[in-house]
Amino acid sequence: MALNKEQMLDLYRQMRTIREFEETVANFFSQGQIPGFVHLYIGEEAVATGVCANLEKQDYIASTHRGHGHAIARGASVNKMMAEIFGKIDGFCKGKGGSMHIADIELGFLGANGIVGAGLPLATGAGFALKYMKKNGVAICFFGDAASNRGTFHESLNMASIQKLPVVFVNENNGYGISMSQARHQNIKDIADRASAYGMPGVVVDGNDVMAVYEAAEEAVKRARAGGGPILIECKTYRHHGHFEGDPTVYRTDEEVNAWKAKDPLPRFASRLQEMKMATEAEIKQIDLEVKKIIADAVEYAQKSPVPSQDELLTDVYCN
Ligand SMILES: Cc1ncc(C[n+]2csc(CCOP(=O)(O)OP(=O)(O)O)c2C)c(N)n1
Ligand SMILES: [Mg+2]
Repeated sequence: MALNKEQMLDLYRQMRTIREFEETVANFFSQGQIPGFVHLYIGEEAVATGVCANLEKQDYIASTHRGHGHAIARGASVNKMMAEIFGKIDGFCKGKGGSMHIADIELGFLGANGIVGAGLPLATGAGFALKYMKKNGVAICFFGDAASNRGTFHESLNMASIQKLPVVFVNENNGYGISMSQARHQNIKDIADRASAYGMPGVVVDGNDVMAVYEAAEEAVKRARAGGGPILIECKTYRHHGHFEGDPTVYRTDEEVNAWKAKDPLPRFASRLQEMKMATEAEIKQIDLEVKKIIADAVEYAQKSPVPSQDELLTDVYCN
């Protein structure tokens, strides 16, 4: 279905919000104001944005260690996210979980995940529950290229396929698992080829083109919702920053990084909006300004929020 102007501008706003959030986190992390590890989504914004624009309230998504973009695209509060990342009491986990534990069950956001490939069975389980309870929903699983080497990937695709579950497997192929290039960790070019081993369709899309992602996800989500079963969408993309903030990135060349930055999903979509006469440069700048304010407010919210008190030390902690 062709998107109208408002929907197109929403895609841009969503990508800009993720970019501004991530650049802000990078900035505060470099100043030593953020504890723990952060893995940023800069460069990959079109994937989460294009996919999540197709979702409805009853749908679920399972995320990864690089999960801020997925959470924002699903509508999670940037205030609560920022507070969590700053380690503050008003965060999603009262500041005790950090970047890789952000979850919002109300939004069907099953959580970021520090365990590579662990979102795959979670999404498959959510797909099973949706089908069993006849909820007409879909479950989305975002996962990386390296995650596609895990057993959980193969088991989940097999299970989802044989049970005809409403699951859309969204592979974010950014070409690396930490410092190891895809060419060094698997003997195939297209991860989408693996779908055929499980009897489901596999498609490759330009993951830096938000419209291409949107359209592929639209078809996949419709098909899954109508009982057509799972599908694997491979989105070719790239992370501009290192694996984590502080990564010296000695394993890749400046030429490679610059070639991908030339395909940056944000300026690319901004130009396309102008070519299509969907937006003027002034309208785009206005969105950028509005987003800057939203993220600046999120930082203020996070900075004002207290750190958890000592009484919180043993609450929400589970062991047996
Ligand atoms: C089960 C497991 N093995 C190893 C790790 C360490 N680890 C963290 S991120 C990562 C690479 C993930 O690469 P990919 O799936 O391509 O996602 P990307 O970081 O590129 O988004 C690894 C191996 C882990 N967290 N969990
Ligand atoms: Mg990767």
